[in-house]
Amino acid sequence: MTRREFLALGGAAAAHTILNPRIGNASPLAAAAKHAQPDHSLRIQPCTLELAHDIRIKTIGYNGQVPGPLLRLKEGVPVSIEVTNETDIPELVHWHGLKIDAFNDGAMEEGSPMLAPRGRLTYRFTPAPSGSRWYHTHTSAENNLSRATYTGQFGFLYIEPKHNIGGYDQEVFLAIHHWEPSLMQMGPPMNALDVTYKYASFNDKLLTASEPIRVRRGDRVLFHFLNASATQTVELALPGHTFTVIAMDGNLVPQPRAVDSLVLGVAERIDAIVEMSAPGVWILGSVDASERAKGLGRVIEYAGSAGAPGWVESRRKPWNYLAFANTAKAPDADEEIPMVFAPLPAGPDGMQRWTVNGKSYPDTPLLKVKSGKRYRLDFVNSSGEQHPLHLHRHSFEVVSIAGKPCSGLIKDVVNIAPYSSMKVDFIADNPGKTLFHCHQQLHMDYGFMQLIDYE
Ligand SMILES: [Cu+2]
Repeated sequence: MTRREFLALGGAAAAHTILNPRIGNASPLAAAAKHAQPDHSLRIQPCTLELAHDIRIKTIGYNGQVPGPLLRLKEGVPVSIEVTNETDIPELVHWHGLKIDAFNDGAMEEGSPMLAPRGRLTYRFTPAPSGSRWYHTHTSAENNLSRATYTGQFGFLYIEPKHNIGGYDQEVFLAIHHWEPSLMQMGPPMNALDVTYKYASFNDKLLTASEPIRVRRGDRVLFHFLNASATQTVELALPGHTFTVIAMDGNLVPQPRAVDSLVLGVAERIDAIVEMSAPGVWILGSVDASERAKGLGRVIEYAGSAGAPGWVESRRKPWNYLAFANTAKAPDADEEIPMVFAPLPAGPDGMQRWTVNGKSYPDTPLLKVKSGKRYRLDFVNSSGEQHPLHLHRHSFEVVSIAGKPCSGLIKDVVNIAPYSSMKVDFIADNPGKTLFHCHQQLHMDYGFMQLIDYE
């Protein structure tokens, strides 16, 4: 069943899923668990977001807030999270970047149950690995831009590391999102529709409406950035300061390094320390002036400083994961799987479809893997767009970028540049159906997905 067919079936099919004994209270253990208080509760519900004093938008969020509540979980300690769907459409929650079973993962292609409208479901899993994970809806939107990741259905899920990730004076969680999407006609060669936005924010506020982050000279501030945009890559800077990148997608990087700007593809996370060493009032924000004008920024205000926040253009090095990886070659893989990504011309509806090795989901063949083996995904992007490539329930190691070998950098999303190549390895160590897809909502909705399963 495709996502479209599922949505067409709507509530009846979803209600059936909820009553399926696989999920319900078939065992006495499950019946007892039903009455136990969940560790956390999320309600998927419509809410009105005040992006600024005079800018209110209607969206869907968790527990009436955007981002949803910060879930701080402990590595290796089982957790139960009850989710209630208070909307009129089938929903589900994906726990992004976790080594989790397919049932609880929250991807219907893997067989995770949908939550019917007004339905309720308790997800149970043991959080791992540690670091900055997140949770979000995993539905499709197609050309309905009031759905899926265009909404406020996202939140931080932080799995407390057993190790100390470095001293800091202040911890700040900032999720990037774009709001009020609309379809816009692109020019040649593709002549397809693309999404554009009116606003962009950190968390729930535009730059002009947010409270400053107040710091003192000498403070070390740990920023947890998450790109929760449906479709947009962002680049961030803080004039006069550098970011020391310590983790990507929640995993410690082998080569922590100070950089002038950070690039985050859709669904990527970066944990970075900023040493506050340049007193003043500054904008931490997008390097793109039009994005700052849409609201993507936050004021950093030093104690004793006042006035309008400053922005200074600076020269930046091109972003490259290689800077944070080891130069040594990774171990050989047991098998290489070539994957070529390309678009098809726009259809009569103006929407472009995407292919993996010439096929669009659900026609992409099922990839079979064997437990314990190391697989190398050999990506070739034959399109003029970047793609944030995500593998569910597994982490991967980046082993080559545009022909240059590397190792040690562990991620769950890699943003591949236009007309470029990259190789990533994963160990098949978490049996069950596993979804691979582009995290750009328009691309995943229009065919950019492939399912992996264990033999
Ligand atoms: Cu894509």
